[in-house]
Amino acid sequence: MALPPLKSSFIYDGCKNPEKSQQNFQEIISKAPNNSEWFAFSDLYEYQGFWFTPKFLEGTILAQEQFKPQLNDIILCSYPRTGTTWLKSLSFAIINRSNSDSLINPVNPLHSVMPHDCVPFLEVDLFQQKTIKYYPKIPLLATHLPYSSLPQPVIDSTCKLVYICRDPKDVFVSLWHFLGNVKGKETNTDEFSLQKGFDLFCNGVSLHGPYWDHVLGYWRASLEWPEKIFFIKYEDLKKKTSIHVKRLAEFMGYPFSLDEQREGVVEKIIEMCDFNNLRNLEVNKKGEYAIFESVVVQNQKYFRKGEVGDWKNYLSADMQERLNCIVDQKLQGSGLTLC
Ligand code: PAP
Repeated sequence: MALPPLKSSFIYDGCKNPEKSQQNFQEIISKAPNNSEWFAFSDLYEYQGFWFTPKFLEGTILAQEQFKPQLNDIILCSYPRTGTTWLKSLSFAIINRSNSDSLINPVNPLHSVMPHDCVPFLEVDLFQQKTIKYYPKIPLLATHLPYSSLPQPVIDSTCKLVYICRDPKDVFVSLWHFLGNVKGKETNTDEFSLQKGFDLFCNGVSLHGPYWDHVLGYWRASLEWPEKIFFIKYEDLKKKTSIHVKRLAEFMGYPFSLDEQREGVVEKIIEMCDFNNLRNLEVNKKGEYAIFESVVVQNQKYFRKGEVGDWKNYLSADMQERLNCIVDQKLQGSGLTLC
């Protein structure tokens, strides 16, 4: 099946007024409350109710000042460790399915390019002003920004948002493992205890946290503008992948035709983006991904276990109850459950 031509592209031609932006960033960060208890990357700074590292904060401020989406961009939004890599892979494969053969053919970019390099992060890539390495013509972007911190033109335009969330207990465990592997600060990361990270996470002090506020922002917006925001849970995507991949494609404006469904294109995409398939690819076993120039992570850290409920191997009954209680309370009345 021939796809319609790609309709838009992410073109960022550099910071318009770098001195002014830098001054604005310095002013904000100098006044922001900070927390130095997390061990990875660097200290966290509170901005607009959420915690950022300085680099993420600088990228956020730049994006807020300067980013204008193309009308048909699709932005994949998430809190870290909730399924971003999977969502990027699926969305990228959906948009690029020029024919079903390429999905299983080694020429498919996902065979040789780490999903994060297929879909650039708005605040990271914009901030670094690095050329988008791959596929600049694809109308897909990603962000870890909370809904309330998105650049206003993103809210005002017709571009679409997809948000993925996950059981907070699995998010925390995944985050703790991940940050334990990211070297940035000169602290001995091996000594950062699960309990310490857990306390911080429960207090809402975590990268892009509080987690529940991050989720609630997108949840509420998705109720108000369902045609603009597609909201999905990692667990649902795991359980009924085929149904949700079809819904996702439809929402994105790339629905599967009946012929494609009969030919098994949906299944091929799912297979291509399956955890074990991606994890075992050479690029994801051996390659590295530069979040920022100074923060380089092995690709395999993005493919740890990919399971629902791994938290049971790490959190005590007390910890489970504590986090469940906090999240239930925060989500009360919203119509959303996460635990
Ligand atoms: P990021 O924010 O650092 O990019 P993100 O991709 O959101 O991380 O989440 C990583 C989690 O998704 C990992 O979970 P775990 O630590 O509990 O294992 C990772 O294993 C999981 N993951 C990555 N790719 C897939 C996939 N294709 N299918 C299911 N889960 C996946």
